[in-house]
Amino acid sequence: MIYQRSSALFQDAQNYIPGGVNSPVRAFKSVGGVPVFMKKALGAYLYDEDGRNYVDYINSWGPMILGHTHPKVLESVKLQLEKGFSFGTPTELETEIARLIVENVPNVDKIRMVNSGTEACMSAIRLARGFTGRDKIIKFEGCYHGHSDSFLIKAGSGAATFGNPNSPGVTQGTAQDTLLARYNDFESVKNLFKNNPDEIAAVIIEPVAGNMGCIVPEENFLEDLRKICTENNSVLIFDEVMTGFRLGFGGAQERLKIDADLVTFGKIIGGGFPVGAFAGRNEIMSQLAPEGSVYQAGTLSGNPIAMRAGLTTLSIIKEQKDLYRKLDVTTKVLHEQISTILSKKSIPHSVNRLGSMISFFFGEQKVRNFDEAQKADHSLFNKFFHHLLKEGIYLPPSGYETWFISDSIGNEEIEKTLDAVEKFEI
Ligand code: KE4
Repeated sequence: MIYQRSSALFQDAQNYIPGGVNSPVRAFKSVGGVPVFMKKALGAYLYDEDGRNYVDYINSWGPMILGHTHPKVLESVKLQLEKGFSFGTPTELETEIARLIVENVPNVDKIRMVNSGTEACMSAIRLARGFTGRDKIIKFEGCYHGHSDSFLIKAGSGAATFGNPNSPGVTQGTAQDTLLARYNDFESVKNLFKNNPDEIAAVIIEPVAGNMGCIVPEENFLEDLRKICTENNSVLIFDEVMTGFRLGFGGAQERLKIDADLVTFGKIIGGGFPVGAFAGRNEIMSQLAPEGSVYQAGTLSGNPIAMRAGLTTLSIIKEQKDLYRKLDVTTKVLHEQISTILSKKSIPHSVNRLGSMISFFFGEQKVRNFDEAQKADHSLFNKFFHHLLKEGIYLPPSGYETWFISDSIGNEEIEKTLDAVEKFEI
């Protein structure tokens, strides 16, 4: 039986780890079946414990944009390890990666490193509240900004996958300060500002949503958000944990030409190691301890191994001028070719794509917001997922996720993927 060793390992893991996993979406609960345990990854491929390999469209949920185990990143990390693992002191390395990001991302003068996207978004909200003296925030149904309490209100990603977008354990006191708007519906934002005058510290948004599947902002939506935040002295936070250094070196701000006040990062800036960050103009960032009074800290923030992996990854991307064009072309080819095959099979579907972020939704309707994402045919997605998995193609195990394309995915991997889709029967 395939996945035999993964099944045994999953049984054992559940004796010690809740649900057998350290992050819920990995448990395959929404797609069903046994999560595949991986033991190695190289280039475009994952290698499981049963000796099977897979073309990887998760890439660790975004970080591995260069493909797995890039030789230059590996070499630089090995050399860094020989200098020690963690000092808990300032290092020049932290300034180097901070300078690279500040010099290439619009509207940021300062950046603070943390250990995850959750920490980055949680800290950015606290900073916005400290800077404005206000309590309320606006988030969008289906957007996911990590698992801190303020965000687990109609959240996307794993929270949506398990149908518990509002998590138990989040107090009423916290939830009341999180106001919910609908993605691509500026009226819903306008009403919240009207009903909460001078109370909104920040609006936080995924500028291109990736946690309810990929959803692209419609014309003027982000521009209108920028305008209403400026008019109300509220902080506009772009959660670029996923889009940062994926949609372009300057991220969504540069690609979509919208100025945010604070930007959060994660994933790619760590090159596969635990790193998050938040950044913005001096006027706001100077409120952060020890310069200002908004507190935020972390034992392993700026860890030299993670900084080295991130710096090498970003440096390789910066040097590889045509990387984003290549990623966009690969994603476009996958979009058009897979869609052609599905249409020939009369399988109703829609595709949302921007740059190297893409999602296929099954069903007739277009998907422009969380409600419409929830109405997609997720049971058909689950069937599609398992069919591809058996054919050696590893998609994110949920219809509420975007695919993550890496630079290692070339013609051979595209052909393998298309051959697998050809064999799909509903
Ligand atoms: P982390 O705390 O998981 O590093 O980052 C949270 C986060 C914040 N903002 C955005 C836009 C994100 O996509 C994420 C995390 N993304 C999910 C994948 N959709 C992580 C996968 C998981 O939860 O295991």
